[in-house]
Amino acid sequence: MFLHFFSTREDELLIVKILSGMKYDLINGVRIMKGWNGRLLRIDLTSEKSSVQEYSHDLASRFMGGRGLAVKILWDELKPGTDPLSPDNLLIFSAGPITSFSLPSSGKMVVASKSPLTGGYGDGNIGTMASVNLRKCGIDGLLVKGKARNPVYLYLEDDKIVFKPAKDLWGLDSFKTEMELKKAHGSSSGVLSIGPAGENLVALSTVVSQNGRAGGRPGLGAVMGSKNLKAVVFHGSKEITVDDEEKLKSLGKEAYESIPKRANYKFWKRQGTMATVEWCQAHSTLPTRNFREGVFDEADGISGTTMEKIVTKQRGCPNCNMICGNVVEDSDGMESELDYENVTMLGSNIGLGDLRKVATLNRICDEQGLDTIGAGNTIGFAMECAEKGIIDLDLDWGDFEGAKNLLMNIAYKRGIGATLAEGVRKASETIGGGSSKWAIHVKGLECSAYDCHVVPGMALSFGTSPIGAHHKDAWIISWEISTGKAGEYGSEKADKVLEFQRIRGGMFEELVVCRFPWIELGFELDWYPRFFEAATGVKMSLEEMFTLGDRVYALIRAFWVREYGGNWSRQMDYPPTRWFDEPLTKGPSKGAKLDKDKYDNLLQAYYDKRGWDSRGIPTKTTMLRLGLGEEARQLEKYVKLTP
Ligand code: PTT
Ligand code: SF4
Repeated sequence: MFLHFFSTREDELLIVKILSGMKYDLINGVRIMKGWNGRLLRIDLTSEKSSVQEYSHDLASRFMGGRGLAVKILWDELKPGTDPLSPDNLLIFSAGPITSFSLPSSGKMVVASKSPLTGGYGDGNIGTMASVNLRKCGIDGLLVKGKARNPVYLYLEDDKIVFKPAKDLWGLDSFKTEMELKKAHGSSSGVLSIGPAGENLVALSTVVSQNGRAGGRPGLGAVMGSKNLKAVVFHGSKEITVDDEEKLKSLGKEAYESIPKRANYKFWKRQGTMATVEWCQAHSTLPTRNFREGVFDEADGISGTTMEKIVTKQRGCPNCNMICGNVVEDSDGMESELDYENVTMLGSNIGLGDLRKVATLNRICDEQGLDTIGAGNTIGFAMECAEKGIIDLDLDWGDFEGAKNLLMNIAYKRGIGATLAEGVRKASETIGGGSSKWAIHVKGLECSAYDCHVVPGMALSFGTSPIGAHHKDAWIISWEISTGKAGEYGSEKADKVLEFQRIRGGMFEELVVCRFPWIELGFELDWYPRFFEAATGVKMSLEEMFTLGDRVYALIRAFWVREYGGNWSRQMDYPPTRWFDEPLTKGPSKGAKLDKDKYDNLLQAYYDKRGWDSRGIPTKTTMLRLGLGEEARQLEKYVKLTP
């Protein structure tokens, strides 16, 4: 049905090849694709009606799953200008064609929607039993719209869909919510829920699962809250038909066995992402005092080595044999699961160097359903406003009690918390006093934990990330520093950002599996086309997967441009002004800052490689090459495309 939109012979041939390779069983006249369930479940909370839609071959072959499926649905169905917190917004939970199989780290799920924080495309990737159970309910994605009259939760058990009253759950934190729902529906159920922050429509809220996994940084917890949806419980028992069961099994076995043999495995198991604290400190990239500095005097207090001494146990996502969630006892004597981003944003970035106290702030975020990155960034912003006398708040750097109170005030929108709950971009507009200079975000999404005064490539990665300033698509800082190229602006950095976006933001987000086996242990990329072929019967090269990722990227960019209309410009892809204007004042890189003209050239090199024009909008030729002819035609209603 989409084939007539392909305008180049090359693309047409690629899609025809993939379509003809896709295998399916005919059951009761319905085509069941191998690997995919081939079904999307739609639920309207206003009418309490549901329907099942075929996830067509065409759609699956062009967008695969996860993020690709999500943006295509949002593009097709969401009226431009829709208020993200209105019933009309769509909340999408989507898996991919190899999610949930017995393959390394395959228990992930994409949560996506139009973001209340940024006004653009927003998504997150969460590791949870909900992903496995969603697939076992016989679907590849759940699309939720509307708004329940009173708080509800959804209970999905195979084909059964129940709208359950959530009066007794509303107001509970996410840990208690999950505990109650597991009591009611069994411990093997997968639960996604929101805490009070999501209920109170805080733009920094996420969806939470398993007491320490969170997804949807761009305010997707608030989207769920705006629908009066407290939780979704998945309980599935269906088998997914795959193309070659034996092959999939033997590949999975081989892959699982290969993971613990990797050189970095033991260290990874000890420190997980926390090793990055010491590494960033050594390279002047540890976000400190609202991204003013790249080194923190008390970094040792929050390092991976310090954490190792107090770890009590480890937790992780389903199907993973390199689990990385390190649990410690926090300063209140409660469990808290630590990751690099959480610890630095709630530690060095707010001037706090005591790991147990940082762990307490982290646990509060998980309970309340606040994004740790957005929250830590926003508290740093507030501390700087207080320091400069822009707001009347008794809150100094490193003030643990003050930070604790502020988190709760943000979650409940009390006092100044109500302003900060909108994130730093909007808060700085409300507060004024020049505070936009220290609002550290891109496109409204708070920067995650890498100070970029010395790393222009990572700044480009933040600038061009498809959801706003997040590191997940192109974490090139490691390559940039290890190759001795920090501080350089050569166009190979644009190449590298693109390469990483194709792999991390493209392939992994569409297949929907964890990228850590590859990035942390060197698990080879060519395993993934092999997994994919065993599951689906479709032979697809890595290059073809990357092209599919380019299509998804172009459509996400088109979505942003359609939403922002005349307000779109290349400045949207700039990192925070602080990194250009205020040099580091401490550490081995004292005096370093980014150069605006050179950054702009790097950005242009990136656009050229993507086939986007000088505004950062895909050209018509690029859209056609990627099989987005119809989408290009629609986009032209909002902005004139460059041929
Ligand atoms: C992710 C972002 C990250 S990225 C972290 S720590 W990281 C923060 N974690 C939070 C948290 O915890 N609690 C909370 N209340 N807020 C949080 N906000 C922050 O959210 C996560 C891991 C990690 S840990 C990373 S890098 C990798 N991310 C992957 C990804 O994006 N895609 C993919 N295919 N594989 C990935 N593997 C790794 O997964 P968001 P998780 Mg997360 C407690 O969701 O919105 O993408 O933001 O999902 O299950 O917790 O796993 O150093
Ligand atoms: Fe989850 Fe960590 Fe395993 Fe990835 S490596 S699947 S984030 S536990």
